[in-house]
Amino acid sequence: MSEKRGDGASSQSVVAPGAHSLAEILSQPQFWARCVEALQRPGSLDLQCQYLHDAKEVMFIGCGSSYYIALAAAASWKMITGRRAQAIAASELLLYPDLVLAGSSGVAAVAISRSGRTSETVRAAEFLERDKNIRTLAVTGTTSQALDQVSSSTLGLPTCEEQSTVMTRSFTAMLLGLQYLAAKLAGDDALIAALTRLPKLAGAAMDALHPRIREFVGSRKFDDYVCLGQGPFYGLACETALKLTEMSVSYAQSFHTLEFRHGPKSIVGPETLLFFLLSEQGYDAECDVLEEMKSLGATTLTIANRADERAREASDLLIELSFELPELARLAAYVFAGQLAGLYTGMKKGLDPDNPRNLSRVVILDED
Ligand code: F1P
Repeated sequence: MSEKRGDGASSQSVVAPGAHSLAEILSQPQFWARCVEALQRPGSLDLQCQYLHDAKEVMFIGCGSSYYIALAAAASWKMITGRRAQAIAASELLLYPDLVLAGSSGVAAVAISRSGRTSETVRAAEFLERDKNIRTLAVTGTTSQALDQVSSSTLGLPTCEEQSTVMTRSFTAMLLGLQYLAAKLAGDDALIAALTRLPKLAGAAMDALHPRIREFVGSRKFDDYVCLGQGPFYGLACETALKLTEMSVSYAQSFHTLEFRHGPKSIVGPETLLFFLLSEQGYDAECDVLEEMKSLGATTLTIANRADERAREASDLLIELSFELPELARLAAYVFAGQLAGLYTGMKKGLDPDNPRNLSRVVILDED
């Protein structure tokens, strides 16, 4: 999507708005394959497992998209290992340490940051390691940054090399890496095999859904967005809302699906696009909400692994992944639709999703 400048400038090429974001979104399946290959190397997770093996509870920490990775990773961790886990915005630990750590014992931490430089996350890791003697694993999309230096160990993922300001393949790769680590710790070889098969299945799904999202977004106009998910899908619903906000300067909210009934549904109308990230475990209850919102006049975009006639009837656009994989192994692919919808909505509004308004790639606070 790059083009030569009209002024005849020699080799300088101008990248079209959103070109980096689009390339990085579409490259996720291939990048995941590289991540899985790195994680499969003998001994690649021994040190990380050593730090987490005896932890009675794991605290996942991050900011922005990385906090939403923490939400999805903590839910995955509990379901895979059966151990306690919680997701914490780094600022909460810094401002309310006693609230966050109350009653905790045998804690290990995982600090998540694409840049490895976000001030709140680095400070949170430093606080845990030095003041609380809590071992911290750094999960980053880069190498040799401040977060790696303050943490006891680092999850050795390939660097994500994202040019765009917003996180896309770094988001799903770090989530995948943490799911893989949980499966390794739990000795869940079936899940490891499923995560190994995911990239190829996700590549086919991306090819199928990409043109459908582009056409759907291109042919409609929405005033605002709501993104809904339960359990491990809630963090992905939050990320979907953030992608719409960051890439298209749109107003987007996220809720637990059934929570939407308890007041926020007053917003429902055809000009509000509702994203339903339908789970398998909560499918029937979530589908009830989908049908109810459709009856109230909502426009609906549904992502499911498999959908029945109820969901089909109530969805203006239905994305079915149809992966023959356990539910948790499908998680990362559920953000494809929101990433692409944010990108194409931003481009339709004449914006450049690669350089979102008011945003920087990393939030560094003054004292750093
Ligand atoms: C976290 C973050 C991103 C956000 C923006 C600013 O970065 O808040 O989630 O989209 O890019 O930084 P990091 O700690 O993961 O590097």
